[in-house]
Amino acid sequence: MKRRNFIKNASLSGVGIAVGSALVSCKEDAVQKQETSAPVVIGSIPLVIATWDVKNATAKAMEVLNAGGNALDAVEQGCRVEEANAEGQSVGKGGLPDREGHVTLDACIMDKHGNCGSVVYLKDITHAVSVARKVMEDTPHVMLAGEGAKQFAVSQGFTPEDLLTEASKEAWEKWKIEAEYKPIINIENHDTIGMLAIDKNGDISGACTTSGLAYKMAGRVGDSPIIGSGLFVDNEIGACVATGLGEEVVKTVGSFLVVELMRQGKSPQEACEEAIGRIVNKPNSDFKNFQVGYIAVNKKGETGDYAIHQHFSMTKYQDGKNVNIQSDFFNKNG
Ligand code: SD4
Repeated sequence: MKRRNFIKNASLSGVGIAVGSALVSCKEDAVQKQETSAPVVIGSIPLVIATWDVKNATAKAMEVLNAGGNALDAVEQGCRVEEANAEGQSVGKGGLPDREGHVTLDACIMDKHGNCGSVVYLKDITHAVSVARKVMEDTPHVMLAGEGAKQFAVSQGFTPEDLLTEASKEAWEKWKIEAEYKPIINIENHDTIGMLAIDKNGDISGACTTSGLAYKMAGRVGDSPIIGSGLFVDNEIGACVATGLGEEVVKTVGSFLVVELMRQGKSPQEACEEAIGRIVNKPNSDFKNFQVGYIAVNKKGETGDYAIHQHFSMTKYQDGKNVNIQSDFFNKNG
């Protein structure tokens, strides 16, 4: 039986979808024979995971899911919490600027049908993730950039505002004193929030939003708004979102890779580890000098997370618990 038919049939027979609040799995032949053996509970749903310590954001997403909202609404609403947080010098308002002193945002979103939208080099609009959703839903396109993205946002009712806070401006001015061009990834906290959710129907969506690397070259775009690199969702298999040095993620099309590895049978954890391995095992890999982290979820509600370097963490809201978990990390020779 083809996978698509399997999933369709499984849904029709009530096997392989949410039972109570739990996802169940079953063997394909069991579906065909309509066996009634007890389902194996793998991971409870709804569930939300996100990069870094963002418990307010995951709490918001879970609130949406518990109210019966879908995974797409949950990840958008969750990411908006961080975007609106002017204290965090990372995402949306208050994000650290590029080396010219401009805050430029990248974001994307992807739904259970494989639809996606993204914005790159967006200025003056706090909720880049919501503009990405509008691109997905209200244009025939996937990606809008720069001035065009801003014009589109304004036409959709988003209000332009200055995203550079006093604190971020001060940090940038201090950085300018250093002569060397060296964009910085904030490894202690984050420059990005990536979020994945499974709703009560067992459907998956994901989103990612960032101000990119602090003090990047003007015009630099990382992995976060690039579907397949910063984020990928396949509602039949699972989803992955990335954080860290976007250039390294793009070179290995990281999130798509993780989902494809899960399609081949790997668990989310195994898939994240292999995708990190693809980066660190490259000849002459400079992995000791940068960070990349992946988080992933599969259709069974299992999750995984893995990173280069120990500072990476994931926030997971499942079974009524909203916790920040220190990620497993690659530690070969330090
Ligand atoms: C980028 N991936 O622009 C983002 C940065 C990031 O934690 O995730 N920082 O490359």
